[in-house]
Amino acid sequence: MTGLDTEMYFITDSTGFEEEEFLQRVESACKGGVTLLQLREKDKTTREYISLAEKVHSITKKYGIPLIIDDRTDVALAADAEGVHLGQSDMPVDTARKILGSSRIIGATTKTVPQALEAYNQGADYLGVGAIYPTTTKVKTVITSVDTLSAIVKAVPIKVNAIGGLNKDNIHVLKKTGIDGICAVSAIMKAENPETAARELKEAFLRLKGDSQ
Ligand code: TZP
Ligand code: MG
Repeated sequence: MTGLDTEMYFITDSTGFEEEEFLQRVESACKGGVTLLQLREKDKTTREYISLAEKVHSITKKYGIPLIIDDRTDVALAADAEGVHLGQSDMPVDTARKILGSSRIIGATTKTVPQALEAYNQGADYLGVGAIYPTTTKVKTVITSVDTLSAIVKAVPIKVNAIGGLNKDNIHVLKKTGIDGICAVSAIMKAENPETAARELKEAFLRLKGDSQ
């Protein structure tokens, strides 16, 4: 996968929103300059997940933003999404690669260098590493140190994003790690204005990247 831009990776969470408001927030974030968007649903039936994915996809396509589906390779294919994101207990990356072929995006959550190398060797296009800070988003995770994040960036030639509790005021700890982008759920999803939040977070990351060079 060439040309993948993970700089501002928005991961959605529809919990607590009516569908219409959720979709409006997704579109607002897209306007703010999101470069990659993941639909992350944990409580939906397969049918509901596909239906929402199709609706979100019709928005992301207007902005040229690739849509990634969390956990579910079948839902990604059903909605003709651009890719899937896999955790350590989801389908292995090499199995998903066989199903999806070479042109779809596969991302993986990794918390250690061995996990990162395994995901890379199995064909992952990018890695999500964290949680860097405690998070209010529903997830089973542990804190990953900034040192481990830096070691993962050095160990693999694919894109590496930080995740977990990140916002425009706390990403300075990621300076010099060499990450390719940041992932955020609540900083955008729960913001008064998702467009402004996405724009400001992206700008903060781009400044950080500039400062690290
Ligand atoms: N994986 C590690 S932390 C996390 C995931 C899915 C949640 C990140 O959400 P937030 O709201 O940006 O902390
Ligand atoms: Mg998962």
